[in-house]
Amino acid sequence: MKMVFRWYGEGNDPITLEQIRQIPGVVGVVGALFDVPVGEVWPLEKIKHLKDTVESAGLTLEVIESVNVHEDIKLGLSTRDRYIENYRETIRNLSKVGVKVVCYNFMPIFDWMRTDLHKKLPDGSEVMEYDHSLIENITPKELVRRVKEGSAGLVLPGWEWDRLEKLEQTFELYKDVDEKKLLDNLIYFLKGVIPVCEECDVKLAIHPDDPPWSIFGLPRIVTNRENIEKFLKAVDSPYNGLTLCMGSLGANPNNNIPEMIRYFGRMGRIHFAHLRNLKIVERGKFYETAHPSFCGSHDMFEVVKAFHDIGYNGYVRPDHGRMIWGEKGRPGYGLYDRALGITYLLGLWEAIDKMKERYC
Ligand code: DNO
Repeated sequence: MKMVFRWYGEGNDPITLEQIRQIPGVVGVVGALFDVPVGEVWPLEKIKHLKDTVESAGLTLEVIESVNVHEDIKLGLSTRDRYIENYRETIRNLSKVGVKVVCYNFMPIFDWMRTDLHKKLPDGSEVMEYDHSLIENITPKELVRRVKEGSAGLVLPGWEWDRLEKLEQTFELYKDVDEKKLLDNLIYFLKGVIPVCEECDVKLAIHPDDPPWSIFGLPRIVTNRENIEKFLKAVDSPYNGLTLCMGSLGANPNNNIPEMIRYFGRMGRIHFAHLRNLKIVERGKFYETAHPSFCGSHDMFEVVKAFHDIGYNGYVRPDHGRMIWGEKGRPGYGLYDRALGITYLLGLWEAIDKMKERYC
């Protein structure tokens, strides 16, 4: 596996490329252009600039997270073709600088969702929590207000405040979109972009819905093995793949993560992985934890072993970490705990590798 680290760009991330380079085993960053409005073409010049910045620090830029999908595509509006054409152009531009994988999601209105960005654990560290019972008792607008307040002035991925200002109108448009319609719209989008991905050798890797269930009555379809398989098969190309985000899928105890890794991995459809642990308190309520198995509800050894068993050679990044040692920054995206996570994940990988090689 190739270990990479999410970076929000110069002036937009308190963490520097020099710091990232010193984490043992990290070969590259996962980047994006955060100042291009959703739906517009990513200009080649800006992508090149990002690539040069990253490379001059001794790191690679082969994974993009995310090129977000315009809401009109998810809604299936008549304007979608223009945005799909723009998406195709962005893929062409990304391929010109050697990008290999593009992560995206197909969640209506909201991207990932948490109800508390600063939950304190008994050891003094801070983590993010999700509690579905809270979602049921507040309005989407109130939720956005709380997330914005907890974001410490930093833009959170997928939470563009301008876009979220128009919440009520967008909710209105989703009244006619159920899961079946959303799936059709995803397949329509894939049929438009996958041929360009094939031409350019750029793999698309959809991010699962986080959490993997409906929120505020909005449909969500990237939630379990059965649903994921539908659109992977509908557009049956190795370029139509998955970001195996275990924190997202793993919030539902019915999802068996090692089994999903083996299943989609053997189909050759996992192009990117987000590894992290979480503690399921009860159905619909969980908080994020440090990576080791004993800290959360998931057995990380089994997860890494599943990747090893399928001979995974794709990209992996540690996902949301805790805020520790007094660090201030973007919730989930501090330096220290993600670096600890990497060392742990690479340790598991080395142990599995050598055990197999020497003793099996
Ligand atoms: C949250 C992230 C997501 C992810 C997108 C991918 O921290 O995991 O925002 O980047 O859903 O499109």
